[in-house]
Amino acid sequence: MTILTPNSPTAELQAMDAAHHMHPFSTNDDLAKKGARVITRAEGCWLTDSDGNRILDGMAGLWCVNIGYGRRELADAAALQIQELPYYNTFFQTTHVPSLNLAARLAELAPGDLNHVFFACSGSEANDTNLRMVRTYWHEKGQPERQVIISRWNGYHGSSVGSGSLGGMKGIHAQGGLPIPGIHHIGQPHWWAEGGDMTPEEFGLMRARELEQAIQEIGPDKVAAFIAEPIQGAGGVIVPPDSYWPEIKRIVKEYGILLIADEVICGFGRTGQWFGSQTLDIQPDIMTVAKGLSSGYQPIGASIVSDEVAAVIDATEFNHGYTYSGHPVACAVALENLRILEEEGIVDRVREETAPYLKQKFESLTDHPMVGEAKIAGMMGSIALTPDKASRAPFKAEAGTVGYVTRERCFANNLIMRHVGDRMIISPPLVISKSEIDTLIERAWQSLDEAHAQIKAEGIS
Ligand code: PXG
Repeated sequence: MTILTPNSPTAELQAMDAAHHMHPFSTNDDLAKKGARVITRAEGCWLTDSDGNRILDGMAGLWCVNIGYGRRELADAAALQIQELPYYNTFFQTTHVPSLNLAARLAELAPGDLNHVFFACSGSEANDTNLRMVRTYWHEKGQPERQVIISRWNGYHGSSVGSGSLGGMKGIHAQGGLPIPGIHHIGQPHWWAEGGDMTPEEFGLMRARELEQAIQEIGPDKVAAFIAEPIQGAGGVIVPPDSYWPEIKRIVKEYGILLIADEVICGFGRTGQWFGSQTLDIQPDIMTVAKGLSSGYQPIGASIVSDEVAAVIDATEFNHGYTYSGHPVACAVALENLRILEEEGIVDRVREETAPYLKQKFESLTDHPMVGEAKIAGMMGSIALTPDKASRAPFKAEAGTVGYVTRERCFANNLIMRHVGDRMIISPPLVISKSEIDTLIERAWQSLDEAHAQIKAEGIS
């Protein structure tokens, strides 16, 4: 058979892709007609496609390439580990050096008493672990009726059966019989879209108190845990009002339910601290991590678990695990990634220098006639597109139409900036420089201008 290379003609690459490759979250027939964009190499914050275009990656891949592309040290760590011990499992009373080192390093970095690590290969798998772990925890504590997990509409926790059920994405629930029983969704703290006439602070409190209402309705002795992203990512970078998390903290404490912070996007410097939980001042019982843990160089995820939860789980046999839990190559690469993040002061530089710079520039996008609000925390931000800033009105066109047009303009201007409905989002590599931030903002502005002109010309309102 033919093996194509990054230098093969784009049309050939696209044709073979269309013939055999089924893409996630895509209408593959449509994609085949259009032809997928083929990314062939990358360096720093820049992607190169098969036509030789250089594209500024405003999304760090899928929110994960925190240290940027092309770091030789990670390739070396992988090569060394593959030669020394390419695989062994961590089941049945065995361990290996990369997994124990990474577990210890994560315990050191994670806040409070989160000192124990259960490895997975992705965020979805780690959340599946969490689902089973918190239910097993209460079972072992002699409260087997505590099984319900509360989560939020428009939260994202993965797309496996368990994690897709925990998430609140209606498109995921609509396929394959999700959600599984015992998961209850409450409203999200998304003031721009759902806050009506309330102030953001009033709305944040109201949405937090939906947790308390849900606990009372379900029965406080039946609720196992609440899971949430400190800041929703895939839902559109929804930075909650300041009133939200303090009230959630009060409620989980008062009712003694476990708090799972899904740090898959927020973790490893994205918000300007090592974890979003630190930025938002929350102390979870379990954190889900993935993505930035290896900067996406290897597939790895984990549940970082408190002393108390680990003590209960460790006292029984937890019938759970993946062939590649704690894969030695992934662990070695993650360790090297964490070393670089720390030794090069990348998280500190984000917090002290580049995130404040980005914030100022990003917020200036609200001067554009189509941009209603800009929300940003560290290196994750979103802008709301609207035809009327004062009323926060949506466009008359189907939700996402204008966002899609804007996203296409960004692509044409060699900027990866995603849309979620009619919100445009960014999450660049943490190593983005000030001059690259200038380029990102210039291209975003230009793309907004072009999209604005296009929707007027096409009569979209
Ligand atoms: N939790 C959160 C908070 C996530 O953002 C997952 C769990 C699942 O991780 P895995 O590794 O199983 O994908 C995620 C993943 C998007 C997009 O379009 C976001 C994610 C994945 C794919 C697409 O924004 N987040």
